[in-house]
Amino acid sequence: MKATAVAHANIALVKYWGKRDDALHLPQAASLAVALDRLRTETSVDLGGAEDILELDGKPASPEQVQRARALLDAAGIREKARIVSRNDFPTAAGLASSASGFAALAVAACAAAGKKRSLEELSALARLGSGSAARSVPGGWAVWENESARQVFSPSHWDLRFCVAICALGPKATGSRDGMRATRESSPYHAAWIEQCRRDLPRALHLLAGKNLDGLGALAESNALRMHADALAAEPPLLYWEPATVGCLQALRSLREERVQAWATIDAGPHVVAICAPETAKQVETRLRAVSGVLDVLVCSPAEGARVVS
Ligand code: 2P0
Repeated sequence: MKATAVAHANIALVKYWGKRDDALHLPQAASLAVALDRLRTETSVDLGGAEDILELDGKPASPEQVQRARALLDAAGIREKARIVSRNDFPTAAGLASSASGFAALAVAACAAAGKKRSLEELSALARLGSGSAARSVPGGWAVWENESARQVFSPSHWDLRFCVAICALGPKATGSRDGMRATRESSPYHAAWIEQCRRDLPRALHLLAGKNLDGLGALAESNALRMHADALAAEPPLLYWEPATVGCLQALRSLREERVQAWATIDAGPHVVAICAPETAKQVETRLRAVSGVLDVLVCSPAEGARVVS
């Protein structure tokens, strides 16, 4: 009645920002993301205790977090109480998203602990009930998510790219993704245009990914991310996720491109900048990002596989 699973966080190049169903976490538009090896969560589930217990990075979780985990177990048909211990290998204090890897690892570990055989598709749909983006961490590699579950469209080995994650602030962000995307959908006058843009971006991104066109895919990802932030900035009240270091990183990458070092930015609902580049230039990109005022650390990541049972 015990199992441990590992999953990786993912970074979207065509972003998910807006739900068509708030309760079921179904997106308004399809997204494309890649799992990142150094953003790893390990979760063990032990069934059969007296009450649900959830420990995150050595500390007891909030009642709301316990409730979210329980909802996932209920959806999996697991009635037994669970002791869940989850550990992130990356600095969550910096506000790096851990819900995607966390819920993906939880779905896989819980079903394994309960002896429930589930397809990858079913596990992805289950993880989605915890957090939308978690659907993409289950198949791993390059994954597209549109409806109930996400599917891998290219394996992690399809293309040896690097993703340099520049940590631009400490502490959790002011508005979480769930509230932020709802507020944006309800109040941004640009939201319909943003969703239309994502629908245009996805087929182009898949074509550029298939052809391993770094210039094309990098430019598309950067403009998709900036448009998501333009949409969020247009919400009422406005959602500004950036810090000065965020802008510093965008400018540093632009300077690098002027020097013919190809690197592009993407930014989630937070201040951190993820630079997309080739392995040969990753050291140079990392060094340049570290020199930006306010950047606390840079984690250089590669594409990773999906969620799996480890014991
Ligand atoms: C993404 N984000 O595509 C986008 C870009 C943040 C910015 O998916 O409410 O934590 O749990 O479905 O999955 C973060 O949103 O939101 C996210 P819920 P989630 O990666």
